[in-house]
Amino acid sequence: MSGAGAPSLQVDGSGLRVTIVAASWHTEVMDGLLAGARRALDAAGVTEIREVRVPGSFELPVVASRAAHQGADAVVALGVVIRGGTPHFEYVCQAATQGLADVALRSGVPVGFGLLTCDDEQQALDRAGLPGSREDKGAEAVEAAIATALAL
Ligand code: DLZ
Repeated sequence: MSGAGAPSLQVDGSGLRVTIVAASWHTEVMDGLLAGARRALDAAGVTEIREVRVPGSFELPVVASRAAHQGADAVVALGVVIRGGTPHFEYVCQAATQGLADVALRSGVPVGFGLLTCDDEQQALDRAGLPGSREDKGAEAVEAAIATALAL
């Protein structure tokens, strides 16, 4: 993991079923998050992987919920929300964040939180796991979800 205070997680996810749910807004950043998530799944030895795309981050929780109830051992939600000129940003961030937390608590299935909530596109690119990025939040979300599934 990266970022101040982040733990270094070495996880063995072989035998786990992991579902990635990914929003579609902000293509370049999403491509980076997805690539980082796939790298982390590969490094953890996860072979049973399902990927589901949804339109926007607001739609992440419902698919995460379905995946959790369909037998996934861990779910990883990826999305990017960038602040605009209206309060829409707050509503989408709040709904997605609270929705994903609710899914984890109600289902008992860990949900990796790979939702970037940024003031501008540069902040998102810095965290997208792309060449030149400082952080790799897609990989972090995968590692956290697997580590939590293994801790249960
Ligand atoms: C509408 C909207 C806006 C303005 N911005 C974003 C964004 O930055 N990131 C994102 O993932 N989704 C955004 N959306 C779409 C909403 O998440 C949702 O898909 C629509 O409101 C339709 O339900």
